[in-house]
Amino acid sequence: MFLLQSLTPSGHQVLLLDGNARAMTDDELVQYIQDEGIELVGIGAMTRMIAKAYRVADAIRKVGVPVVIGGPHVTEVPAEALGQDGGPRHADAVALGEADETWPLIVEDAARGELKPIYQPAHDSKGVDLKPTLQPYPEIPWERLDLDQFSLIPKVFRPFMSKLGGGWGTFHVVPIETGRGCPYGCEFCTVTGFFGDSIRFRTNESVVEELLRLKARAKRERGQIAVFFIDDNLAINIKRTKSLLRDIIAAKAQVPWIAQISANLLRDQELIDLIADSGGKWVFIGMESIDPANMADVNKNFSKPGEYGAVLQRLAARNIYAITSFIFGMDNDTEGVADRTLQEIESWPPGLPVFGQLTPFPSTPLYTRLEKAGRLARPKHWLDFAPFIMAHDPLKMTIAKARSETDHAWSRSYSPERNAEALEAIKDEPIMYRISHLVARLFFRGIYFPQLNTRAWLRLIAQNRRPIFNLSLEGARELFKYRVTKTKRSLRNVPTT
Ligand code: B12
Ligand code: SF4
Repeated sequence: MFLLQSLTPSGHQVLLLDGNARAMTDDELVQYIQDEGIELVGIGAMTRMIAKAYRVADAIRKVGVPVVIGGPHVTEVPAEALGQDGGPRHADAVALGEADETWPLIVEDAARGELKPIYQPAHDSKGVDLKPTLQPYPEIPWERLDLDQFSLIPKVFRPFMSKLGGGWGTFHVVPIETGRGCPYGCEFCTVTGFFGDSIRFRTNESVVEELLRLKARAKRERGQIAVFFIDDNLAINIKRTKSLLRDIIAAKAQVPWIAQISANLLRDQELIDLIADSGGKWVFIGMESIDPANMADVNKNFSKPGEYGAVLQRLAARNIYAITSFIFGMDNDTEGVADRTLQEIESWPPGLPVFGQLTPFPSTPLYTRLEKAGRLARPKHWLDFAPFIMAHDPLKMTIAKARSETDHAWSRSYSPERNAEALEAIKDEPIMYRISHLVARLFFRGIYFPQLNTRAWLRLIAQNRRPIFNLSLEGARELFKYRVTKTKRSLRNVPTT
């Protein structure tokens, strides 16, 4: 949405709301729209939240404000949002595919009251969308944007955290893309179909310039900023990635960053060194399964489970850790898959494991395969969204079993005992690193066990009081030692007559 905002023709104002960061009821949202005099609402949604998007859109359209929906889901099934499949209509217009060039037209058409139902990028003679080249890339005015709703520090902790110093009153993780597209074509993935298998990159200069502006803002506001490079596979072209990371280092544009990189691309030691030197802290790795047969089934056998441990060791040696993502309910999964996976994970340097279930998103090769085989239990699962309940029958276990395996994996991975073990495994690392690891663990637990209020947070803190207390004590001692050394040094430098 930051990108679309900066592509908006002049003369229009765009207000941004992130439904995850600033939750509102439908009534509150409608009231907000009316109070602000908003004349067009744009909604971006993935399949997972499309039912909510439709509900919200219905409420907004009821008060006469037109709605346009964009993003992967409506691109795959546009007739649904437009009510052309026999169901109710939820949107006045849909934006198909990458909307960099169509969004300005949508805004102008809406301003004239002439919104069309479908906006599609120009295409070539074979009907393939012409994709934005990303060169030049629009300037996102990070230095001026109001990022308040996007701070990751829960409101309840902000006053306390800001007193700690070091700019910890706010912490923004800012999404930046350096390129689009992934040619790998994993069976369950929307990306290859949506962004195409041709990869496009911004210039190094434009990425570096954006990082420098962000860094300057963080310095000015004495806040903490990290970047999430949202490319699907940041190292998809290793030569180009290395050149980008070298340019970031040369320009001193390092900020702490996170990115998604597949395990097969992390064999290269020089790449890992550049990741570390350019500020890389966490790498999200779609490991999916520890079973090579599963990997072959979903067309992802370029990623080798046998290599995962070594990849994580290599990263950990440079203080880079991994968010390791696993999928249960794959065709070769049997009862006990969670324990087998946990056993492997716990033999690796500690990271942040996340567990999902194989989900047939519309228009993916997986969806087509399961549909043909008559295995879709809920063909339109997104309309009756049920978190962590599979929409198709796995081959070697039941839907209920896949759920309980997932539940077990989350419960064990973020239990107070496992948190303590993970901290023990990195006890020789610097204190700041260990604190950030524990904080990340407490947050990641919330992906599966939502921590939505102060009470939930307090309960979690109580459960993990021992490591929290020990790390706080050690941190306070380090801070005291640092202050004493600093005072001694400045006394030594006092000029004498
Ligand atoms: C970043 C990201 C996240 C972040 C989001 C954080 C953030 N604040 O940005 C996090 C990590 C939270 C996340 C989580 C998930 N994600 Co995600 N994520 C992405 C990722 C990598 C980048 C999104 C992005 O910004 N792309 C760049 C922009 C430019 O592209 P875009 O968003 O598609 O927008 C363009 C068009 O779609 C269109 N458009 C989009 N919205 C709108 C709105 C309007 C009004 C208009 C006109 C146009 C328009 O215009 C834009 C410019 O061209 C994508 C993959 C990808 N490359 O897109 C996956 C992706 C979107 N995620 C996906 C999934 C499945 C998930 C999860 C469900 C994973 C899980 N199992 O838990 C969760 C769900 C989160 C939730 N809230 O429920 C799938 C969605 C598939 C689908 N059909 O829905 C994707 C496509 C990845 C994949 N491998 O298939 N995700
Ligand atoms: S490597 Fe990642 S982004 Fe590329 S197709 Fe596979 S899952 Fe999708």
